[in-house]
Amino acid sequence: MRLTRYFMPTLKETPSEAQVVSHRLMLRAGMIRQASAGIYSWLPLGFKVLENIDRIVREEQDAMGCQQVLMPTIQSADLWRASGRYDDYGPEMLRITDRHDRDMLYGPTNEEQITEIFAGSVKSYRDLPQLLYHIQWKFRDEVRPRFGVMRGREFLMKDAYSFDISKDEARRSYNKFFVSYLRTYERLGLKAIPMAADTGPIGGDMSHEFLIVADTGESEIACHKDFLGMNLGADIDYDDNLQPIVDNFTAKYAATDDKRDEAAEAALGDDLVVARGIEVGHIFNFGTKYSEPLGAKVSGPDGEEVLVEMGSYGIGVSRLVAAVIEASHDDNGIIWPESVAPFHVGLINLKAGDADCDKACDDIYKTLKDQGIDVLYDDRETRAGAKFADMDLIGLPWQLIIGPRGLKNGVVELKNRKGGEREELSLEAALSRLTA
Ligand code: 5CA
Repeated sequence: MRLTRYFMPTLKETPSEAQVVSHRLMLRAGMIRQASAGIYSWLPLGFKVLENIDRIVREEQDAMGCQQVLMPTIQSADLWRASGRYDDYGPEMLRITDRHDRDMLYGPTNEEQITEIFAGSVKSYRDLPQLLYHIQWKFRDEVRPRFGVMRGREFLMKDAYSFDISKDEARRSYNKFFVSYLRTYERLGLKAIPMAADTGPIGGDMSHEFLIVADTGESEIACHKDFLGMNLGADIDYDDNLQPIVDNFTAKYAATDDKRDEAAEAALGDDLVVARGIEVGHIFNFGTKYSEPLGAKVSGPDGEEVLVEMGSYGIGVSRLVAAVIEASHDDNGIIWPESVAPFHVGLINLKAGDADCDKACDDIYKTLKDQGIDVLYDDRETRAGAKFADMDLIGLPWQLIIGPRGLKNGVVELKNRKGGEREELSLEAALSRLTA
């Protein structure tokens, strides 16, 4: 993509409404624009990152054997009356009336909708377990939408649901999601700590939140200091016995605000870390809370009817864009992990308009594209300082810098955004580094 053609409206000034660094950088880099409080449009650069995160989340759900569906954003109020949550959910739910005076709502989550689909289609224990997910926009009329897409009113969530014949089987499904979350966050370059958590309006008796430690996190958390240095990414086969693996994590103290335990913390002494965290995922096991009122039963091995045991599993896909920035930036801007970067490399033409530089850059641009490398080519006729500043701001992993002096000597410059190292080398060597 040529920058002269790319819709990337960067801002020079720091927007005053943005209180946290991720929000500031997303606005400055031209990734998002606010439409109204807590509601955002995603511009090309931001949307590319959102799509990359969406893809990684999807790949890990598929890998664990969860199947993708797509449910609507608008749901019938009657379904929520049947579960008893229509009144319980309160003012966070956006209620809508259609032209026939029917009560509808913009889904804040989908337990009811998926249970209805399941109940109408699955009749035998032989068809269990069923693991289904979707990635869809949600609406919650948050009292205090803030920090940009971190706490929006409209946000993109991956929500998955499990249906099992027994509590033991439901626990197996829960463990699978637990492990798949560790893998997902690792691929996103994040260290997300699983913590015992409250269940809130979703309900149930077992729940874990996955949090990344960041000063700007909304909640206070406490955990054993081992979690900070620990390798949380799990290279685990889903067919393994997952219970001991999950126990290995959950046996160590880690708790969100509501679940903190004074005695356990006192016992930890110097091993206790109290910090702030960003919740990037939340999983729940809630038994028959929804299958009972919505009649989700199957015939069991003896022919008797059994209510299915359920769980639900959320990941904040749009929040993750901000969370990755909170975890990876410096004074100059964003530092994208390779896996989610909007482009792999930024090609900087230091003297756009100069015939030799233009020719060299056009050739390199074409070569990179032919090799399937996603490249953003800064072909603007602006001063070098502005180009460097913009490239650092948008945080692509690599910068390939082409100038007249280097071309005369047969060298180009390659900069790694993360480490900051700049190196002069031949074009061939630079290209092979980028394609490695
Ligand atoms: N039905 C369950 C699991 S599928 C559920 O809704 N869980 S949740 O309420 O914890 O939300 C799941 C994830 O969505 C959270 O961990 C968080 O990362 C993200 N999320 C929740 N509210 C918001 C919000 N207002 N803005 C951005 N992301 C949010």
